[in-house]
Amino acid sequence: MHSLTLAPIRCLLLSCAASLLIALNGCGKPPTTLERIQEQGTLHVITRNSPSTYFRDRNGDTGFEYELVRHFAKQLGVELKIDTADNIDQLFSSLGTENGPVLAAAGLVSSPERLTTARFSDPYLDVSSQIIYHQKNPRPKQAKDLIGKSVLALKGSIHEDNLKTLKKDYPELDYAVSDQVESVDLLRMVDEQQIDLTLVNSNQVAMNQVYFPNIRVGFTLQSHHQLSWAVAAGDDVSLLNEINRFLDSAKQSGLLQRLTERYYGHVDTLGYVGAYAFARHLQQRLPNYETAFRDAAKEHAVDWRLLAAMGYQESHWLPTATSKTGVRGLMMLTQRTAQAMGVKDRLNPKQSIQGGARYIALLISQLPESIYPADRIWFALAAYNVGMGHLDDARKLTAAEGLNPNKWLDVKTILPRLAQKQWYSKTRYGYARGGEPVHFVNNIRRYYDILTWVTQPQIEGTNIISGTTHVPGVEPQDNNTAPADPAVILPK
Ligand code: BLG
Repeated sequence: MHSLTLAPIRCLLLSCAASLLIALNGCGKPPTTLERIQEQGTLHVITRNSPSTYFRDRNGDTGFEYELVRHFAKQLGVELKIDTADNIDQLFSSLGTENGPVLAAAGLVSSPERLTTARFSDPYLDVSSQIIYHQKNPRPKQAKDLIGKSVLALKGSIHEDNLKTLKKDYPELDYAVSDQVESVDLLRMVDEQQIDLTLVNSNQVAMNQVYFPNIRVGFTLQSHHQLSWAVAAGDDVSLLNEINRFLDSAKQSGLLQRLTERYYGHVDTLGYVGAYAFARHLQQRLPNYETAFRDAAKEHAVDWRLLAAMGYQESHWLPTATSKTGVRGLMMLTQRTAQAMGVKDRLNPKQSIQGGARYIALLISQLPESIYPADRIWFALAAYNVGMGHLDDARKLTAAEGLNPNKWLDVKTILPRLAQKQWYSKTRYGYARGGEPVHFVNNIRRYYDILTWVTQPQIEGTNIISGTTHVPGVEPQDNNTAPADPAVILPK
């Protein structure tokens, strides 16, 4: 009896002495991590600044991990605060520190060693660990082919663990690790033959194959591991449980699939041959026209990378390109459009780029106001390819179908109907190869995405098109070989 009546009084006294926070959360019970996040209104996340995690693009912050945590923060109804760690060790050691990040989202793989400091969520992406070599060298096919080669991997990564394990079976194997580089730098070093081999995750290869024409996958060292998020180790699983619920819903809703396709789907869209070709053309052809794209873009207030993406789709940046229908030049202007845009010589790349820029800017300005702002550019591109009249027909058919004529996702499903008599017979402008603009826009979006991050100085010291990579701090793991100079400036 006593205890029953006295308990609330004791509790009240205790809670008076305790902080307001504790009082708010019931008798003597400190808030859980999840409650603290909700109270503070902020989800504090640590990640890495890299193309496969978090970087800046034309719209601001982006990246696979960034997008995923952004959705998570939104679901929690809190603000997102992002920190970046210089290396993987720093990332783990900052987890759970006072006022520090509560969640690490950086393409992480669980390992027994890491489990001493962190807890891992359910997986969100299956990847494999791949050996990358230069296409001019013989393809390594098995572990013993690594012997005698300069091998460099990311310090603190799962790949370092793999190499450590491998060295037990093959003591002659030499490798080095560095915490001063990102996977993208390692791939570049193979591409430029600074090192013979590296190990990176398959998702990073998928993302970067379009920038490095010479990299190839030798073999898969560890066929299957899974990426997950990490939280601080301890008994408080409130955040972890919430994360797992979120990841499950992201799988169900298709969000994870969409992000995977957007960031790692380049090779699936372009095919391997297309990806190698794009990477080659990026290095060999684009530099010849970059200034012309930038100048025309400035003049017509459009993004130069969009113009460059259009130019790649139209002609693979070849000024003499000619289509079966007699459309010509780097930006593939019809004779009529060229004339209207004041282009005298369609085969002159500068003139062609100027004409294309003027035309796309004109189309953007002619689109009805009702079209969603984020979609305007895709509509304008479709008009560039199929003409405004046919696009207008497709929008009318879209509306007649009960779909939204101002939304690109809806209109693109209807455009192919312009090639079918039952549909085009009902339109004003009649037959058109309506599938072509859909394909055209899809490809340009892909090239635009690629060009956008390629031209960002998103990793300090790295600019894939025109910069150099500074790779300091390579730590040799063996006295015999140091695969890369500790402070080399890679030539371009
Ligand atoms: C476009 C014109 C539009 C024109 C449409 O054709 O060309 N765009 C340019 O010249 C930049 O102006 O619209 S219209 O003026 O309202 O009629 C429709 O006629 C060009 C397209 C055609 C396409 N490439 C730019 O995307 C092309 O060459 N298709 C043929 C492909 S193939 O060789 O037959 O496979």
